Amino acid sequence: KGFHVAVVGATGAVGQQMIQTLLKENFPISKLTLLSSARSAGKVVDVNGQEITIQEAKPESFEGVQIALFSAGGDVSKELAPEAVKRGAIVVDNTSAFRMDVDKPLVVPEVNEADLHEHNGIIANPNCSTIQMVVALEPIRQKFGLKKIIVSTYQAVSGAGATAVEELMDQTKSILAGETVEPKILPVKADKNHYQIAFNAIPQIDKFQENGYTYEEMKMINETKKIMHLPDLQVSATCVRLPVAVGHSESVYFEVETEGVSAQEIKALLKDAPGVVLQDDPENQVYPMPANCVGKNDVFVGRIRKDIDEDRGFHMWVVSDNLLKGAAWNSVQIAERLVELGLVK
Ligand code: 11C
Repeated sequence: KGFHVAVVGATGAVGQQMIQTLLKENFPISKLTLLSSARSAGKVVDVNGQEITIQEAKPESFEGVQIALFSAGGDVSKELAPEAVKRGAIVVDNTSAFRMDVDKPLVVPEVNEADLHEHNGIIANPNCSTIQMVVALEPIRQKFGLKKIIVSTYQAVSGAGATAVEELMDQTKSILAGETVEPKILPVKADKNHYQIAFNAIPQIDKFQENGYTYEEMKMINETKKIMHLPDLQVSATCVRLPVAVGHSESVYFEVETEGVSAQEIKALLKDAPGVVLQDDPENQVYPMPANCVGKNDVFVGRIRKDIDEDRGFHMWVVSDNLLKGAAWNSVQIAERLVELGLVK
């Protein structure tokens, strides 16, 4: 027995990974409906040797759909996710459209799977940089409590979509060939100025808010508090784009509630934590790097050390494939959990 699954945004960087992940994980599918904007509709994609034509996403496209995975931008989700729910589907939404709604759970299965029971048809999938950080921090919170987080990110261009990856590749080739290039996409396509990403680092991901933080930084701050059920947790973030195609990295400083914890105890916790792979052996230069994490579902953690001055403070380095655990895998994992918990009609 399988389920009628729809992927909305099937031609995008994340949508493509959603299809691949559903197949790789042997998700029980009786029918797969691929949907997109009118612009991409009509394209034919090969799914395990079967040709499927991508259709334009419309309210009636969701007739009979049981599980709908959305990743076609916030506006599409706002318009069509309620239509899918109306027709009996359960929606896992990978945009920021519903994440902060009080009646919609924001879920990372390793952290707050129990929140799935509170769904009203729509479950929000968090931002990629938030997901990998909370997977690494949750086992620490459970054992020692969590007081404060200061995170700096080193994010891959694929977070800004397939066109941003193309921009990095084309720009790199042009610059190496001695040609001048006009940046058009990064840091934010819809913003006023565009900057070179090749051989550069851009301290802007998404638009600036009135408080001087970017929207990406505010997502990390607000989503972390909601997922971990810690409204009073102190969180601050600086998000930076690097010329890396896939794989976000994060330098995470955190303070626990308990005094006298050692780095060794944190390492021991993370060694057995769900969804985490510990790669921490400085003597042998073992630590996570994006190039080694591409294509993997896990969150990789290393460089765990105690702060020099603060007894309750620690530093760690967290890397994950932003298109997988950061997006497609977390969505499919939520769908798997929904099936296992008997929550799919
Ligand atoms: C980036 N984190 O790397 C963003 C992409 O809210 O799901 C994911 C945007 C989101 O640019």
